Amino acid sequence: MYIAITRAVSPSINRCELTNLERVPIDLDRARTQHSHYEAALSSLGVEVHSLPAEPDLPDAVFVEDVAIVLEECAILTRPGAPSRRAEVASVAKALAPYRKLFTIEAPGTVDGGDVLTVGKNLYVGLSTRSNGSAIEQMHEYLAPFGYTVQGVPVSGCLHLKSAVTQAAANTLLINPEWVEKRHFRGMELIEVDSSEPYAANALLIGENLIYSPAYPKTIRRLEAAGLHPHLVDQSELAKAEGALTCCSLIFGVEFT
Ligand code: CIR
Repeated sequence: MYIAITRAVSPSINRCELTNLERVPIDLDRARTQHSHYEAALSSLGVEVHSLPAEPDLPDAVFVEDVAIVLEECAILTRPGAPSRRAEVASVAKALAPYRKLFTIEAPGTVDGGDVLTVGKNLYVGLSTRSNGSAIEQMHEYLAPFGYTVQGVPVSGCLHLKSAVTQAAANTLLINPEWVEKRHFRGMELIEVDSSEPYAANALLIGENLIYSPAYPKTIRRLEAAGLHPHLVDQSELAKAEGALTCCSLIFGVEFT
């Protein structure tokens, strides 16, 4: 079965980091309601949701994806690229400790989990404003013994690699080729987002189930044409904080609970 670690939306979310978006007011109640629908969607798919309490002084702490990379054999605690986000790591480390051996990215390495796309034994790491070569080297050292490859992939125009490409099915990626080059993903089926929906490449795959945003109807038609039937979850408030669907959970398999 799967466990999802999530965290309640911080009351200070309106002070979140922003890189590619202009600041617009975020309605805290609406963000919380949408986040509870997200957690309910995970539960309805059989995922056990462990929700951590909000962090009043850490505006971006709802985006738990960025502070750890959880694999079958271990987890890596990140050193987020934005200094304001580094204090988010400790509480997630505590939540993960019962389930995985933990490694830690050390300075000068920085990486956000949103930059790490894991496909089987391959990790693609976005070379973004948040993640750097030192972190990639450290990840390689930790993960090579388990048979993983770790490859840096340039991204531009968006915050994270997973803003530009995510896994939509076993051998299929959903991609915005304006933000990351397709050539890095040879051998996989690629579904391109509709060019009028640049933010549409972030889908959350859990086993064979896909959670997706209703904000991208043209790309939904492309997913459906490929035989995929996403569960739609509206995340429009947290999108104003530059967050997407994958950002709000750390999902991993467990043998027993
Ligand atoms: C940040 O800039 O760090 C947050 N406002 C948004 C993080 C979104 N996380 C993600 O895409 N994995």
